[in-house]
Amino acid sequence: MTKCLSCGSDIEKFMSFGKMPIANGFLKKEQFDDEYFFEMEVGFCSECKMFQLINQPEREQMFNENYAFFSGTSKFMGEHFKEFAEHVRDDLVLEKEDPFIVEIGSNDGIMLKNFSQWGIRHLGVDPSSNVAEVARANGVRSIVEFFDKECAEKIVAEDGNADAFIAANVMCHIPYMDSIIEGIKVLLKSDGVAVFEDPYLGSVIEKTTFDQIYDEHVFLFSALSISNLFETHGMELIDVEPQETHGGSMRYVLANKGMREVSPNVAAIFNKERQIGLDKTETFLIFKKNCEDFKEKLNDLIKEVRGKGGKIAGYAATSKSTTIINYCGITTEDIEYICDTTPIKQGKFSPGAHIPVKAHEDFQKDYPEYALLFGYNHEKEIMAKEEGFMNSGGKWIVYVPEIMVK
Ligand code: DWN
Ligand code: SAH
Repeated sequence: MTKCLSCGSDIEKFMSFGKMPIANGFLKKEQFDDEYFFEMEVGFCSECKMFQLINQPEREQMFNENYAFFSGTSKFMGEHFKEFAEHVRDDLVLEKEDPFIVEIGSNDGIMLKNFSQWGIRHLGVDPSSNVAEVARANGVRSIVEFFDKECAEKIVAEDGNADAFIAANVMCHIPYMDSIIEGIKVLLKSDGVAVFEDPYLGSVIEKTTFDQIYDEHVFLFSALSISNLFETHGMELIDVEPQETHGGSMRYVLANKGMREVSPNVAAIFNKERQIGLDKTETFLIFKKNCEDFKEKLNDLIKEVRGKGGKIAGYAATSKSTTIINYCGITTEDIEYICDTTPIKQGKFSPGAHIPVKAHEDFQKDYPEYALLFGYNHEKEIMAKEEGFMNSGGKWIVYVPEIMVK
């Protein structure tokens, strides 16, 4: 039996995706022999409703000076985080004198640069020094650290208490949640707010987007699991807001119990989550079957296309693609290369399957017949700039919301 990372109860794993590499561990040929793999198993805690990985690599193996994901690679995400920052400024801390905002997982400063431009006191915390360096160059005050209770104490000693703790796509990366929430409590003023968003378990189940499961994502949250987790630390969920980012995310707003009004959205989402079975183990057994069917269907489609001599390139070397490629057993026989706009990924090979990663310019110079869209969460942005590919007769292989050629 494994213990739940959130509440400590016994949980049973319900599925393994097999051996997985570090999702953002793009590598050079000479590193192939030493590549790290772990068994990627998932479990669900029927007590506190938390969906989680059974094993996760050490945090330094994933987040370090070579972290390959730079948030600024998407223009759309830049606009999204401006809206997030405006919400925090206008709805949550506006009346405060000299407000202080702390963001964890601040990466290249995509969100905090807005506060910096507005002259609002802020601090970014991110352990990956290469991305934090870009944030600093963008005028964002940043420290290179893993956030936890100790880090919060240091921040308070230097800068005082914060009015808002904010985070996007990082809370679900951190297994030591007790220290994180204790850190949030140390950091915030008693009437402060914690606002964060992460990929939503409800969307993953609904669309079978199991590619949101990889080493970094130790949890997939629901409002029920977040509420249960924070409740044990005297904090309550006061609002939720669904987001369309990353294939379906949820923004959670939390405060010390009794300090702020609770929105009716909270009771409504709990009801909805119970209706769609996010509180029941059986739901995850169906999900497992859906993942297995996905694997078969995607392989059949790729075989059919390759059988007719069609060349396929992967589009966007996302972390998510590491799960799709390695779980489905996709090889260089299936996909010639993956194109991506991130310089640090280019000229390297994809984790596990070792598919070459090329610059986006290489894709544009010599279009393949098919492009397999690994960056489906950026579909609008990508379609807008790939008219040339489509005009050349190029076709997309997509798998969200369903597997098809279009
Ligand atoms: O949670 C996480 C999210 C926020 O970002 C992290 N654990 C890691 C990462 O996940 P991801 O790699 O799946 O994120 P994206 O945003 O789906 O990855 C985008 C990738 O696609 C980047 O490598 C850049 C590339 N890209 C591209 O080549 N052309 C992106 C766009 C928009 C494009 O037009
Ligand atoms: N917020 C950005 C980046 C998400 S990627 C966005 O939504 O686009 C996750 C980021 O969290 C990485 O930059 C990683 O280095 C950072 N991270 C991981 N563990 C962390 C921790 N314990 N404290 C602070 N940041 C952390």
